[in-house]
Amino acid sequence: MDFKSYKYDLVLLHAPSVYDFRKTSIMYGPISDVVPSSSVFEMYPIGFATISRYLKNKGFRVRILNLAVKMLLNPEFDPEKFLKKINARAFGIDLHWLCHAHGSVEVAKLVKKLHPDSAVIFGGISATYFNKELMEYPFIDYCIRGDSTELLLEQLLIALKNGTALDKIENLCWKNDQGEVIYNPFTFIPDSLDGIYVDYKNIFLSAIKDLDFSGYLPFASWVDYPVTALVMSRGCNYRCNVCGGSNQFYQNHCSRKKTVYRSPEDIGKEIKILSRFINGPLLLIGDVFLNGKKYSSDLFDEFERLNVSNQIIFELSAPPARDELEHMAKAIPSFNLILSPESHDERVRSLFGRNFTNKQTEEMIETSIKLGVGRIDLFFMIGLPEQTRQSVRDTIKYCDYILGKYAYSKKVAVYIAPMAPFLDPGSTVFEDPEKYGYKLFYKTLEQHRMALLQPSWKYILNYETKWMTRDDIVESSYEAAIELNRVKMAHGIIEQKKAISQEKRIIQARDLCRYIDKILENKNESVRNDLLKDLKQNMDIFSVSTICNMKDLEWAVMFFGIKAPKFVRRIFFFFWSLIDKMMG
Ligand code: B12
Repeated sequence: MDFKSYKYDLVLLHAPSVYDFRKTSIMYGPISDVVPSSSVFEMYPIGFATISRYLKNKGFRVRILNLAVKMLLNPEFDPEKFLKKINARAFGIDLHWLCHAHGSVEVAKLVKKLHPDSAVIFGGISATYFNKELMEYPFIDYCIRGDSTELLLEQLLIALKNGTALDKIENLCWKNDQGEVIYNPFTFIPDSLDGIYVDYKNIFLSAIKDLDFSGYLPFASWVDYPVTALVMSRGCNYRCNVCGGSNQFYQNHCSRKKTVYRSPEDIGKEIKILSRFINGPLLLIGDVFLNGKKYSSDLFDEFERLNVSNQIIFELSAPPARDELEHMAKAIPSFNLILSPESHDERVRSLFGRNFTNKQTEEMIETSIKLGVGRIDLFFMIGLPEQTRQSVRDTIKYCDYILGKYAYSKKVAVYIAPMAPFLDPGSTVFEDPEKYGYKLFYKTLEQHRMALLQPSWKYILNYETKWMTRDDIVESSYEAAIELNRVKMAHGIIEQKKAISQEKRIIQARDLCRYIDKILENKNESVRNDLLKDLKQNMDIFSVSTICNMKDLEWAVMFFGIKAPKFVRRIFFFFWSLIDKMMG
């Protein structure tokens, strides 16, 4: 039995990508330009919210602590001082995205130093993939594998409290008294997501109770742009070769044979609560059309019944049939679509793992415009099989064609970004790079941890291809960004003044990368380090919104995001920041 009293049973910690990003000089480049977070990747997994809600319902005291946001928003915030005051039986740290390889492990080391009696638990899909390496660290006690850990965490917390045996907790990696790592069978793969909810009201109340607003924020700019994710499924039906969340990944590394979906009624319940106090866009995680017609149809009926006014964003793996789009449009007044053709070249797209045609894409765009879509975002990628620099240029020409064709609607947006910082671990190509024309620079967790400390994103990239070297990928990314920016200006999507300043920014970012290359040629290490240190400020400036302006990606937040005018939110946020500073 454990007699020590703890304030929390579990504190869920989200680390920055690189622990001391505030001190290190790294030109992260455009690695996070097409997601709402910064290059610190401060967004915590949605699983933090489902875990917290599940455990709180069972009577556990759980706190979410987004260390990355706190460090980002307050330059004086001292993580060590802050963590020292947190009294918890267990600290759960996510290594969901591999880009947290450095930060998550460093935070674990720090937590163990400050709280040697508390348990340090890892989880997330990258932790699942790298579980063996993680368990070698003396400061990591447990790793829970798999994409569904709510119940397993409950069992572990009970065992920690009562000092009972751990050998029956499925998917758990732990250390026995001799320090040997025991890998319990990886057999818990639930085929239902019943009971998996995000309770945003509770998160908000917890922030007040813990007097910690920033620690609960999903990402730094959420107050201004409260886009909110909603879990619809876990797993994926698609077999995209470079994706570490593909069907093969879930089968081979998460033991999941079948994608699991939440019931439309459960999703409806969550949306109902959410839409009461958030007006921002809601992003559904998973493709609504992959679970058969009945599922999408039931979900749309649920939306219609609820009469939700929020913008709903659907991410599609392929263009859906016309009648499916019609049902979506009828049920949801503000529906938005995201589709990733990845390349204009259908062969490159099919080597990536998606087999739809440009004709189908264009038919989808036309139908959706007629049906009143809010916006259609098309995403293209650099770093694909058989893709050359010329092929990337041709993709931009295709973007030009698409924007011209649908200019009348003002509904279509196009983006291009490099596959960065990493080719996903566990993806088909990562497992057998040569077969697919790829070369991997880093394979292990430790190699990726060290890669994240490299001075520019060129050296952080863990791959190059037979068709594009790392240099090509970097140069091609900036070249494509310049061209696409011009195309958008020509179509009146970006006004001239903004486009000119954006182009200047892209060129400065590219030149900075080239200058870093030059610095690295210097044989003298201390001269090299000094020169890089001097670039810190510029590196930070040119690691955000270079390849595209992140603001352009935001779906318009109707009038105000959280149901309070912007100035009220700002005042609220200001006072919270003061409280945060006092507490930190
Ligand atoms: C939705 C999604 C997003 C959303 C994130 C929403 C959110 N807050 O979670 C958005 C669009 C913002 C996003 C962004 C990115 N993503 Co993403 N994303 C996905 C997607 C499509 C689904 C993920 C999912 O199903 N989650 C649900 C389940 C699996 O996770 P969960 O509920 O959050 O957590 C459960 C478990 O993972 C575990 N767990 C998680 N954390 C912890 C912690 C502890 C202590 C424990 C015990 C358990 C645990 O338990 C949870 C609950 O049971 C996957 C592809 C796929 N099909 O998997 C890619 C995927 C996860 N993303 C990926 C990547 C690379 C990124 C980016 C780095 C891309 C980029 N360069 O910008 C960014 C990172 C953003 C950041 N952190 O700031 C890769 C990750 C590969 C890897 N191993 O690193 C994936 C696999 C595929 C891909 N290439 O897109 N992503």
